[in-house]
Amino acid sequence: MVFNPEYESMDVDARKKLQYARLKNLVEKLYADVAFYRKKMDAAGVKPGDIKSLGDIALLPFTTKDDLRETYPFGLLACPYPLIEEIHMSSGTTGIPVVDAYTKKDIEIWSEAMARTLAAGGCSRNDTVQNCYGYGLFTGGPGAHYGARLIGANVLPMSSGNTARQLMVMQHFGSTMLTCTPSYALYMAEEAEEAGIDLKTLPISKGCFGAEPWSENMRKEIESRYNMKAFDIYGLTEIIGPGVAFECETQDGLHINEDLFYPEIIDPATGTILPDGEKGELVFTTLTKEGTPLLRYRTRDVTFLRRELCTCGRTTVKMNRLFGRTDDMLIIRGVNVFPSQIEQALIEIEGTDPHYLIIVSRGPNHLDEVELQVEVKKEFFSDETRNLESLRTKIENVMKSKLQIGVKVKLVEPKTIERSMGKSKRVVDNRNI
Ligand code: DLL
Repeated sequence: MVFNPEYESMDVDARKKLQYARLKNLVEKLYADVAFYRKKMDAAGVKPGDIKSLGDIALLPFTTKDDLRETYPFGLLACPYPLIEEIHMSSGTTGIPVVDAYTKKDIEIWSEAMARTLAAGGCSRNDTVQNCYGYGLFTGGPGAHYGARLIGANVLPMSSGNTARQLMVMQHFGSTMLTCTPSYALYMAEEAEEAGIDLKTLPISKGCFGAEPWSENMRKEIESRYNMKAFDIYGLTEIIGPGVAFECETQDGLHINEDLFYPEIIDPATGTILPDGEKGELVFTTLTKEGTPLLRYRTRDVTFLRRELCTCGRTTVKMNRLFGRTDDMLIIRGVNVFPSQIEQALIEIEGTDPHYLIIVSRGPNHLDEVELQVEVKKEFFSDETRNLESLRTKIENVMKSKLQIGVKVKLVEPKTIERSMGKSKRVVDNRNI
């Protein structure tokens, strides 16, 4: 269902006009009210009056994670502090705390963005949403909560963890929709299997999963274990939390709420804007936020944009599922490798589970060495050693041809790799570089 056709299915040119009007307004406000932006714009030699079209956004300076660190916690506030009604924070993957301070209007924008997200996954007022994203400073729990409330659905504010209780509630309250990280969805499915609960017979029929990278393989696994449709949702604390982009029923690319968050793709090395279809770093400008609006914020997430007619009726631009981040891209023996590429390669190999760990170390000869631990399906592990050995060789060969680097594969028994209730950790980098 399209939650807000007026904006989501808007005429593309009309949306561009709206984006420009909002951008102009934002730039004027930031220049007048936030010393940080005024200084940056002055240094770049650009004044609000220079922004005469949407394309002129290219004249404006970027905002980076370092800028957020230097102005932490409230240096980027664009409104008087008493107007702030809620604050969220994420430690981010690099450990730098990132703050988002919301006014009343910001919470309304967030609720709207998340209502669109959940509705695209099939949520209506008849649904019972079991929300197992963490509640607290993390944006996942509250974001999904606000969206479900705006739709008028019934929300179970579970937060993550206490899996036995999650499963009990799922059975007793007849939850119809699940919201959590994809790795926690799989973890719950494994625990359910252990407890003899057949999730396929429960009314839970759809879920919105995000906050960490996941693959088609994981989607298939979640969909078959729960007998549900699983949708990818994307967002980040700096921009608003979840609600930035989401999959629709086609499950083919994520629609960006671009009337609220203006996307660009840039070459991370030069900062040049790249054309649609080209892979690069995703940059967002928040067009309507009041508390901590951001101008051309470099997300470090890598993807490309797709403008195409979608059968769902939305006219918003889509971003491809993320390829990874510029900062968790591993450089192994000079080759750029994203953990998602390894996962993608594993998909094609029968017998493996979507649980893996990449351990990078520096060998005695100062060369990088990669050990890839892969969980093997139960049936396989009880099999003859010969079959296991041939599976191991097969994975090594596939990795070599896909990644152009040699990887030592270690097959491990089901459930040996640590499970996570929130974001999972896929890489251990033991190199001291
Ligand atoms: O993870 C917000 C969120 C909560 C999104 C719930 C979706 C669902 P942060 O903790 O600030 O915010 O982390 C943001 O997580 O820059 C991406 O690198 C990664 N990420 C988020 N969603 C996805 C996704 C929340 N669907 C960072 N696929 C982002 C891959 C994702 N990576």
